[in-house]
Amino acid sequence: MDRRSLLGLMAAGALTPRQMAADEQAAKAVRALPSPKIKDVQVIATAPDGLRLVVVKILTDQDGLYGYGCGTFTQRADLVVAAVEKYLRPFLIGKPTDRIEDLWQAMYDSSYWKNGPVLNNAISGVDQALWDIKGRQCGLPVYQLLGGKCREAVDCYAHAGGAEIPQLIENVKQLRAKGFRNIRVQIGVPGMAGYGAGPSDVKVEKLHNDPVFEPEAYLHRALKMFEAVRQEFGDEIELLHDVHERISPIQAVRFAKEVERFRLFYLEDALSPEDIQWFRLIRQQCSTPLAMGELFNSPHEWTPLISERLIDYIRVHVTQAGGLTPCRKIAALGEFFGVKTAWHGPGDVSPFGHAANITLDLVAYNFGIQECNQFSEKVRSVFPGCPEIRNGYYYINEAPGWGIEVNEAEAKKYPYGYGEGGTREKNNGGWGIIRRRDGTVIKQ
Ligand code: GCO
Ligand code: MG
Repeated sequence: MDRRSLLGLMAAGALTPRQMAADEQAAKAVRALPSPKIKDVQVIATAPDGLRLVVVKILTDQDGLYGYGCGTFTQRADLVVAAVEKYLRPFLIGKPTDRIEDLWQAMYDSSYWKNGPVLNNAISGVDQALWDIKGRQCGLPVYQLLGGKCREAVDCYAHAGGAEIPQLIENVKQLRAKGFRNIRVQIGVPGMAGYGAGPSDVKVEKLHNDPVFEPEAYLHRALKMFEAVRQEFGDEIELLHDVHERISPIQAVRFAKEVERFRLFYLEDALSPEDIQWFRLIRQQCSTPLAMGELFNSPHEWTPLISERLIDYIRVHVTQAGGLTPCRKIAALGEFFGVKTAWHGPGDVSPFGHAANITLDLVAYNFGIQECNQFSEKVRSVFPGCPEIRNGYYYINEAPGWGIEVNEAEAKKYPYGYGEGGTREKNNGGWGIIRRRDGTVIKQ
């Protein structure tokens, strides 16, 4: 507390001269504390659920003071590890931890060319670790450093999928029983690789041996799915759907109009980032709420969509934009244009990344909804302190910083697979190739 405040309290009789002298000593002692310096920057590369996670750990010159941040780009995780170890570590050692914005700008500028997924994730890992350190220093959860809560907890949505409609309906019922009010619904297409819907053993004619996907077959099934889900559950649940960039722009215009009658909470990724100019046409022709952003890495992508009110929910993958520091600015920008937040939150975000999402959700007035990950026991064993989900709400751990630790011995039990484990590991962490019948590669 500064001298003037102390004098005020003493004049008001709330403080005796002796107390004031003691407080002044305390204030002087705090001011004299040297700001922590970065002593080391390490990367924890672990895949407890077969999805490659990247966590940056910053150690400071003050004993016991360290922080963690998420830098997860699961498809190119090894490149983020290298970007941190080869470039950011030598750049950061010896620098103060308490100037987060300044360090963020310096890291962002130091590569000259910027706004790409690998370097942004590397910066995010450091950025989020610096916020963790500041919280640990103050003894406060990060959301308190950003002004405190706008809401008690964070309303989430969970994923329901099915190869056939009855299976999907059953999955929705199970999520309803867990208390979820908001559910993303995805349906398979017989013989095809429907997004988020599980495999199908039906054979379809095709000119190659890769998984196949035909947009019109998917669009036809999706409309049947919405009919059936609304028939079964009425209007009592909020429905979300992820197109995952898999149809043409003009199909997206038509589909957004066709689903208007199902009153979706939002239609996600109707377009690829390369086609975002088409949002103007969708906007002019229907009122289906639109969400976009998980594939964005640059201000040139989110700024026009927000400032022209072409979407309703901005869905950036926080680490792809460079971490908490830039994303609190995206949230603030959205508030002025009526765009709400819906940060990307799948299994290929570490618990630190989910804690950053929830922190942004708690402090932003224009919070929309949060995609959640029901962490497995393996993930929880590596990351004690993971956020909890109760009755469809996310609850942050109230401990200082992100409130999460890393059991590094456990993390070592789950190295990146390179061939073993799930599909992603068989693809060296990459996104599997899917083709049209004639062999044309489908985006995402
Ligand atoms: C979502 C996303 C994910 C991505 C995945 C890519 O809405 O959660 O589309 O499912 O496909 O994060 O690695
Ligand atoms: Mg998505």
